[in-house]
Amino acid sequence: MVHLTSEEKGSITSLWGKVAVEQTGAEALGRLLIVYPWTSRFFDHFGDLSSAKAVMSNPKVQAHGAKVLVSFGDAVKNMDNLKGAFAKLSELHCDKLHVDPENFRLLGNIIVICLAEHFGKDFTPGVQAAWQKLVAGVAIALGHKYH
Ligand code: HNI
Repeated sequence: MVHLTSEEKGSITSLWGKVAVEQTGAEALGRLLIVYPWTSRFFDHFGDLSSAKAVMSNPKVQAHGAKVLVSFGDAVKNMDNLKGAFAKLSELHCDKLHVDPENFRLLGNIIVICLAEHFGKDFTPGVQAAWQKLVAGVAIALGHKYH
């Protein structure tokens, strides 16, 4: 499991307070689908995903991306118990959705890229290190119930 220092926890919480969660979630999911096009197989019921423009303006992608990052917010509130916080979602993604857990790592990295773009020089290497640990921890937690 990942270990976050208290300084890293502090920088995660303070940055999260400034994140436009729904907008950043929409951005991150859209980028996931464009950068790793095979991930769109999970969202074939979302309508037009035929081009980068179609993906980014697709209201279902936007709404789902918002939902995913709002849910990611539980990680910020439960940094010491990510496995507990994501146990139910891990079961759902495994048993019902059959999402390969590698995709959680891909999305985590894209979330970091979106934060870096949004916060610019405030997203220092130290802040990035804290976030990379958190997204890695969430990916582990979401993959935890797989069998
Ligand atoms: Ni994910 C549904 C949270 C990553 C594919 N996902 C959800 C829901 C939440 C959620 C919350 C809604 C659950 C419900 O209806 O009860 N997903 C998260 C989180 C992450 C994540 C916190 C990682 C940070 N999901 C991913 C990834 C994929 C993914 C990487 C695939 C590439 N998720 C799905 C699919 C659904 C889903 C597919 C169902 C969508 C639908 O509405 O049909």
